[in-house]
Amino acid sequence: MTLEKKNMAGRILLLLLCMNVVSFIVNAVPQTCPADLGGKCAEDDDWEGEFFPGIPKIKYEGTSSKNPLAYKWYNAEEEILGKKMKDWLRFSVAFWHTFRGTGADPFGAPTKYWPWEDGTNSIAMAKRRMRANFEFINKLGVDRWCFHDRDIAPDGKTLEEANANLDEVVALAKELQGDKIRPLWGTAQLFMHPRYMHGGATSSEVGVYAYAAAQVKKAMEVTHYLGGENYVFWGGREGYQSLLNTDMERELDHLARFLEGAVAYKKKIGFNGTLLIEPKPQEPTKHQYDWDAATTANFLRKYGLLGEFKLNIECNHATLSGHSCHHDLETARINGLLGNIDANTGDPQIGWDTDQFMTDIGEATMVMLSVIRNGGLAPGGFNFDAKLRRESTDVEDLYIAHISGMDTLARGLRNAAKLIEDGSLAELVRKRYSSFDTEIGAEIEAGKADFEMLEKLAKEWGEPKVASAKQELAEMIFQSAL
Ligand code: XUL
Ligand code: CO
Repeated sequence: MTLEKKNMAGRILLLLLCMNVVSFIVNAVPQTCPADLGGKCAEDDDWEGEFFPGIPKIKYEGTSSKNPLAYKWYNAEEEILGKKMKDWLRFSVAFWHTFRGTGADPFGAPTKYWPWEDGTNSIAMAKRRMRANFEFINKLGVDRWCFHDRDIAPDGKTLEEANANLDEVVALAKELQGDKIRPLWGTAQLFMHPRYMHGGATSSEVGVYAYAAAQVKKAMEVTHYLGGENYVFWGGREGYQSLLNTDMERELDHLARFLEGAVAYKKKIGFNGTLLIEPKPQEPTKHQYDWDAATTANFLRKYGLLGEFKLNIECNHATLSGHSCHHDLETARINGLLGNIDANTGDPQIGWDTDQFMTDIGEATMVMLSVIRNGGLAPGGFNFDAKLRRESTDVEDLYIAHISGMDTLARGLRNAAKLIEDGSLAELVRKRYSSFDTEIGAEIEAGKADFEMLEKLAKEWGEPKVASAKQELAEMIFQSAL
C-alpha cells in the first residue's frame, strides 16, 4: 500500500469512527422505546417509558396558532348548539391504521418503521404496541379507540390459542384504559386469513361459517369486557367475485342468520352496545352485499333486523358506491339508522379506498349538518378509519394527521351551527315545498288524496306554475358559512 493509500484508509477509518460516535451520542439517550436496541424496552413488555417523547399533550390554541401540534378549531369543552364539542364529535383512534399500518401497498414494501416495533407479531410486541396506543390517545386527548381482534393480538394455531392471546392483550388494554377511555367499537377481522377467502358468514364452507361465528362471539365478549359502546360488522369478503358460481340468495340468507346469532349472543351476555353494519360496495370483493346505506337498510328490513342494527357510514365507502358521504349519511338518518361515522375521505382522482384523513371543510360541514339533524351520534362517534400516506414516515405525522382530521370536523361543526343559527338555508328549503303546506298538500301527505281527486284538481288548476330550485342561492348561503 502506498503512503497516499494508507492516508486515505486512515481518513476513512477516522470518518467511520466519528460517525459511530455521533450515532452513539444520538442513541445514548433513547428517544422512545427503541425495540431494536436490544435493551430493556425490547424484552420487557412492562417498559414504562415514553413512546412519543417530545410530543406534548395536544392543546387548543385557537385559529391564530401556527403550532402543528395544537388544535386550532377543536376546543373539547366549548359548547356549540347546547352541547360540548367533544360530545358532538366523540373522536376515536383506529388501532389498525395507527399502529398496524406499514405503508405497504400492492406495488411497494412497507415504509414505516416505528421505533417501538421489533418486526415480530409476538405477544410482547402486541403489549408494547398497546402501551404506545394509550400514550397516543392520552396525548391527543380523546377518549375512544377502535380495534379488530387480530390487530391487537397475534392469531393462534387454534381458536383456543388465538383466544388466549387475545385475553392476554385485552387484560393489559383494560388496565391501560383507566376510568375514561373506552372502545368506541370492536370488531372481528374476518377477511385477512385465507380461510375467509370465500367470506365468513357467506362462505360456501360450513366450517368457515362456524369459525367466523366463534371469532365474532369472542370479539363481542372482549368488546363488552372493555366497556365498548358499539360492535361493528364490516363484510369485507361477504360478497362475490362472480355470480356464475354464487348462490346469492343462499348467501344472503346465511348472512341474516349469522347476524341473528350475533343479536342473540349480545343479549345473552348483557352487551348493551349498538350493533353496526358498515356498508362498502366493493374492494376486496367485486360486489359486497352491504353495498351502501339503502341496500343495507333493505337487507335489514327483509330479514326483520331493522330494530337491532344501525349503520356505520364510512365516507370513502360512500364515495366508492357513487354517492357523496352526505348522501349516505342522510339515507341512514332518514331511515333511523345513523349510528356511527368512519371519518375519512377518498381521492377524487384515485378509484380505490385511500382512507385519507378528511381535510375538505365543505365536506365536513355537510357531514356535520347530518350529525346535528340526527341529534348527535352517541353512543356512536367519529372513528378515524384513516391512514398516513405511504410517504409520510415520521412518528409526529401520526399526531399531525389526527389533529388535522379533528380540526376539520370541528370546523365543520362550527360552520353547520352557523348555518342552522342563520336559518336562511332551512328557510329556502321550507319555501321550496310550501305548496304542500296547504290543505290539499296535507291530504296528500296523509295518504288521503286518491288519483280521481287529484285528476279533478289538475283539471281545475290547469298548467301548474313551477318555481326556481334556487340551487345557486343555496350554494351561496352554504359557502358563506365556510
Ligand atoms: C375497510 C374498513 C374496515 C372496517 C372495520 O375498508 O373500513 O377497517 O372499518 O373492519
Ligand atoms: Co371502516
